[in-house]
Amino acid sequence: MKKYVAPPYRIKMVEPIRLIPREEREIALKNAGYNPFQLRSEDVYIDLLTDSGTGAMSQYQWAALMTGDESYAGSRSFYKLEEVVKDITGYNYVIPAHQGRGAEQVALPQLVDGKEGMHFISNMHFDTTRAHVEIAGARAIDCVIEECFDTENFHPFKGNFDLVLLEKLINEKTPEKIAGIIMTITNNSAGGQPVSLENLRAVKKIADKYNLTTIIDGARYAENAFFIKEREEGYADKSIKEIAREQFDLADIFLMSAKKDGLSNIGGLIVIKEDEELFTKCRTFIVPLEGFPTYGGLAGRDMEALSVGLVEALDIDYMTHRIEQVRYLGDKLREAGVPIQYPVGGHAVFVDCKKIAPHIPYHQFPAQSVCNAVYLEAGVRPVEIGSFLLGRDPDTGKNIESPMELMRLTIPRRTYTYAHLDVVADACIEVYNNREALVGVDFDYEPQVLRHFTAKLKPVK
Ligand code: P70
Repeated sequence: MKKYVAPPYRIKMVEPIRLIPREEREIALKNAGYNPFQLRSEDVYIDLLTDSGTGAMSQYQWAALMTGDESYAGSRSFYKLEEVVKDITGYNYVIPAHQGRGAEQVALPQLVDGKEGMHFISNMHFDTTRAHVEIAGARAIDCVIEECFDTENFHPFKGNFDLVLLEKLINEKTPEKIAGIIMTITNNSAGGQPVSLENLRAVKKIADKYNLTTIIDGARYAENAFFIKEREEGYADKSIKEIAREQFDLADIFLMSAKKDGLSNIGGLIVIKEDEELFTKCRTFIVPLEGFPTYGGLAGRDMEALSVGLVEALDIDYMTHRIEQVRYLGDKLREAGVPIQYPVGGHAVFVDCKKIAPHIPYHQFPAQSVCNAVYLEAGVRPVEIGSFLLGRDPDTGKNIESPMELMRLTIPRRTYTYAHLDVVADACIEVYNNREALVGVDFDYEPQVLRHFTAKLKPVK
């Protein structure tokens, strides 16, 4: 039987976008210090900077906004959100936060608990998580499988932990000095790559052996569950929600940037399985940092939209289309010979810029150079995930060389059509065909933390 695949939605409201002329793009990029983060969105035609808070809400979410209870304390909207989150996770305690990093800044220091020389181990820390680990006085160690760094090779779960290395690291640092194991699902930095349930189970077993806390950094936990359904034996007939529950069963804490698989424009969550003492601590510190525990920096209406979005993200039709769309762009690029992280991950296509611009050294940020070229070509805004984002070693102050130099083409949820993705693909292919002309960039201004957001750069002469 023929399979008909089209978006499981139709368009009811539109936001006009425009491609400004090439000369204007050149001026805009120069004024932005050759850092796409500093561009005005009006100077961008197709915005693939992030899938975070940039998606389209459904009619049900917009309707739910109107029912928000804006009470400072004990808001009805909070109790609705709490019920939805408990139902999905099976955990006991729910605290909202304004976004993922809000949840991180409250929860991570509680796990470090003021102790010296502590570490978190993750398959891969994403940027804000790494920053909050370091702000809490601890160190972030990544422990992903080697296969993840070979962009050409198919591996169904490139986000997996290296289990041998994990146990070695725990023994090397000693279990007392491990504040927690962070399961980042999907593994953003490696290409939105999934982690298998088999691997998560093995991580949990090791954590139990050494009595360590496990934390799910689950901005894209539903996408991860979808890949398990698609690729892991025995899961084809399970729902995304059922698989997600199996993921949650393997952790003690769930931190979420709800701007991704919460299908909302803002929001974050701290969810704790059963540790009442930890819950009490987080509830205490959320007050000065984010807000009263029943709103945590969110308006009542935001909590309403999030309650609906969390459920919509678990819908199989929604998710099938979501992943198909990202894969469509990846396939087009691969067919044209553009090197990408393969297989394509959940939320973005990651282009391997080490292969595109081998003549640009890591400290001149080859992927940033490719991002800028793609913007100049067609007004498309990608983001660098490489040495520019990775920053400096907190102990030595040296630029860290990222194992991969990637340009991320991040697809917002329910926002762009296949025709937009064709423009993106054409622009990338054009840049790829003229790759010898690419030049590196250097700092004009470098901020101390999370430098990629606000840095100013200049092309190397
Ligand atoms: C992204 C954004 C955020 C994030 C994440 C994981 C696995 C926590 C957070 C923090 C950040 C970003 C990067 C480049 C451009 C714009 C934004 N990821 N954990 O796009 O959550 O942003 O809500 O504070 O991916 O990947 P939050």
